[in-house]
Amino acid sequence: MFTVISAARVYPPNEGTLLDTRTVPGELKWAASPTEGGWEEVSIMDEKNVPIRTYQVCNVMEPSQSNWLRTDWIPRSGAQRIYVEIKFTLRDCNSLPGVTGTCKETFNLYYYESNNDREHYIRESNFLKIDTVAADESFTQVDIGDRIMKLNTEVRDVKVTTRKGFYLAFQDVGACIALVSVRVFYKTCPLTVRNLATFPDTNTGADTSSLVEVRGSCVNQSEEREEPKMYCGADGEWLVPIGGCVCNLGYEEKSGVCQACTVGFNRAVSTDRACSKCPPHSHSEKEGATVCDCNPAYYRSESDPASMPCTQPPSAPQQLISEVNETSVVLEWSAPLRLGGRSDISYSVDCLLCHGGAQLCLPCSQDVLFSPQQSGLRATRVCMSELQAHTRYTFTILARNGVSQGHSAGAGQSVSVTLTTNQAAPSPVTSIQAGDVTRHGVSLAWQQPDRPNGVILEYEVKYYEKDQKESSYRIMKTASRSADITGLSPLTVYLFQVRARTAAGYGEFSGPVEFSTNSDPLPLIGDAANSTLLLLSISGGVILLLISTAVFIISRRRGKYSQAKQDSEEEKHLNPGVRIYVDPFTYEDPDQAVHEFAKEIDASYIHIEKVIGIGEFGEVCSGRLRLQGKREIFVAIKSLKAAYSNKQRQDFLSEASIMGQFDHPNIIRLEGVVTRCKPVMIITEYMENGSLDAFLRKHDGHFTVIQLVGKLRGIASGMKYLSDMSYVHRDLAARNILVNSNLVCKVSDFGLSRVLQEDPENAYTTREVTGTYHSPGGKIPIRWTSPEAIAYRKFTPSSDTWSYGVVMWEVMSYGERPYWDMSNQDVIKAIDEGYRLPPPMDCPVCLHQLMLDCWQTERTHRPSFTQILNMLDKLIRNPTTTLRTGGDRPVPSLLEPVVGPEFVSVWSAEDCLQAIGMGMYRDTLTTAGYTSPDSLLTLTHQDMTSIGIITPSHQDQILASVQQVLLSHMQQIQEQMPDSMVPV
Ligand code: ACK
Repeated sequence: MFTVISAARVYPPNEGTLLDTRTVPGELKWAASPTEGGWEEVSIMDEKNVPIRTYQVCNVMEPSQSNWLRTDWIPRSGAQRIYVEIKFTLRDCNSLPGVTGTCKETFNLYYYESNNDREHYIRESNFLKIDTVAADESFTQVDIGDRIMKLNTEVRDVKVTTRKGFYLAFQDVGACIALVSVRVFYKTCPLTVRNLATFPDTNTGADTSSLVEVRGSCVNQSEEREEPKMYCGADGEWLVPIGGCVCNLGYEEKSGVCQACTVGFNRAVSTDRACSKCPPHSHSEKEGATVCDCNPAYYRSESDPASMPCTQPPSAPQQLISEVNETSVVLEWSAPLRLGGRSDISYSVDCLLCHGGAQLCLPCSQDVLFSPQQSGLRATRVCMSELQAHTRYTFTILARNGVSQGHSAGAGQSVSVTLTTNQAAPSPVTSIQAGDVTRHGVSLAWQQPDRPNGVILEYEVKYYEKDQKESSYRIMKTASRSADITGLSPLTVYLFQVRARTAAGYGEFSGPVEFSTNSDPLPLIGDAANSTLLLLSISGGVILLLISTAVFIISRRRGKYSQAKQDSEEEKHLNPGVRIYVDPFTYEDPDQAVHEFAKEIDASYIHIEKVIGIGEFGEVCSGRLRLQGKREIFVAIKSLKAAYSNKQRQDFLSEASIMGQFDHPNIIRLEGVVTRCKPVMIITEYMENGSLDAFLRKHDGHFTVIQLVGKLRGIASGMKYLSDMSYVHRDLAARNILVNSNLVCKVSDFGLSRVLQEDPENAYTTREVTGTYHSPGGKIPIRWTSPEAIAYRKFTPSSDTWSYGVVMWEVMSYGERPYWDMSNQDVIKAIDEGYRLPPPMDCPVCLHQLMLDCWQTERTHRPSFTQILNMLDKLIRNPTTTLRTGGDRPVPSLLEPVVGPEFVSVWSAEDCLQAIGMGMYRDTLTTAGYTSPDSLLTLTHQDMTSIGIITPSHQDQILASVQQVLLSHMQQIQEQMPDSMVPV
């Protein structure tokens, strides 16, 4: 009857078809009621000549039609809402000629839910109506026979949730219809992948507004980041994706799937979206690498991100430099050459204490303090303190970084230095206890200091009454660790402090401990006895008072310097830690002293460059010294000549033993000695400008007074240090002061003191060699030596003060020879007679006065070096008022008498000749009638030649100097006279 032209069926992706009449092969055979005269199944061909099944009814002429057509059971297959798409044609009643009111243009659609797929009969009233379906405005044109018909498509939907399936029914109520096709479908949200989670094909919900929540599952090689969820909307669209998954490490997302990283790439952290190339010094050999392995000899620390290049442990620190300061050591070094590609370098220090060379080394004790710390050092400097004195240590600086653990080859990353600490004063004495306490005494005992730092030579107990000032203390010395203190007042609280002394000097006093003496016993005899006692004590008191007054007066008379000197000695005495010089010849084996105070230097570290002079024991050279781990320095090298006796060797090295005990900017510094191979050498710092006397002569007149005073100050400072250490130099002279490139003056030449001391019985000889007197035991530099040292060998700090006065004179006169060419004998005589060197040209009065003070005959009246230093400091601070020169005074006299007017009265031609160093012509001139000073003024060259004074230089000297001496002498007399007596 109809020919339907239909397009090929293509279902939308989000629809699940439950029935499509066009795809059913063969007949439909739906149940129709009435079975005859109602709905009729008709096969027609579609446009592709494929037969399709249709149902038609057209009872428009008959009234009261109710023709039912029921489908077979349709399983709902999980669908909750089904859609029925009906394609039909419907004749409009107007187009049918002759039909009356019976013709209809709609039909009804019903459904019935059931689990039974083969219901034979369903009562019509059991069907539920879905809708009345009418022809629509929109339609497609269909050829039906020779006419074109409109093909309607109507879709209705209904919820089906109660049974497994359902039946549909079409009720015709008198229309002319052809059901061309019926398709029943449900909607789904199709399988999809969002955020790396797969969401399955999901049936939409039962209601048109319902959203079905669906949980996604992560795609292969991915894991949940946040629970993946999505909603399936009623129209089959996915809505609102939430959460999602991320690719596993080693994989990256590409087109919604996780793909393995290729070889040479990795993905190590989930925050990286994509695989990345292996960082430098690493590789991956398989696909899907989560991390790139480090190449051989490269490492990664636990905290290193995988994206970081692989790195290496650092190489060893460089240029390790050590500085020993008593029992502290400072090490400094430079960063390693190779940091291994990291910036987290740190250093640690290993400390070994070595006995017997470096053979037996043990880890250092816990007492050693490391500052700032022992390990984890960021800076390239560390200080170790609380080390043992005179002990050999090996320190190893280890460089490490984040990959050193387990990979460090140890030696490759470290650098070591072995050194010996210096001597140091002992630590304070602890736990002082009182044993016997009596009325007048206390027995004390104490422990040895924790760190004696050497052999304890003695202990010193200081005690004083608690109520009195500390300055009124008393001292007791003892070699043992106990002392019986007697002579205390009864029932009095005393404070006691103890300190120890080693070769390195005194340690600090312990904190004071207090003990009280017992009370006096009650008087046993009567009042008479009592009053006798009282009398005795009063008279005793008076005697004591008298004695103290006498002592006071005497001590006041000792002169202005002696009190202050005493004070300073006291000060020194009490100053804890003041080191006392140790005479190396008190050692049984002098070699031991050398090695105690001087460092043995490997000769291969020394590079001799040139000879700079001849010393007493051999050549003096300059050169360079490069100690392991230290900067190269310029040095002076004194060598011991090849053929030497044992004694010469000891004498030579004694200088090093002495010098090695000093550490002061104005004392020449000892670098070390070479004793284990020949030649034996003493290495000191190099002083570029050589000795002071020659230096001044070379630069005559080049310095200001203040600059000269600056030099003197340096020398005084060095001498104060020496005298504080109780060292007496005995040969202080400008030739023994060395000057460095910064013009710093340093005291040197420590060879003489011992020589004289060792042989105190030496006869005084007058054999003169280069300005010094030789005795079999040594030489005495007459012009620089105090009278008491020349006469009695009384060498003290005060005799050094005398020499210092001469050095002052040498400095202020730019290296002039003291007493010019007077013979030593004449010098001794002139000094003895009270003459002193005059002020050098342009020498400020106060400086000359200081020289004169240094040349006081009474040694206790001479200033101490502390006082000299203070005075020079005052001068330097206040130069305008203090550094006045003689001004209008005549040219300085050759020699000035420093004694009173009584000396003036004995002034004669003879004195004058002595003063100018021409005493040898005394007899010649006296015999020729030149007996008064005035007569000397008349002398001519001719006169002198005629009486036998033929040496031209002597003639010149006499002519040049006599006048000056006498003029100066006159002036002096005037100055000493009361004003009224000065001739106008
Ligand atoms: O006056 P000079 O140049 O300085 O000549 C003598 C020479 O050696 C013999 O002693 C010089 N001399 C000694 N010690 C040193 C030193 N540490 N630095 C420089 N020169 C020195 C001295």
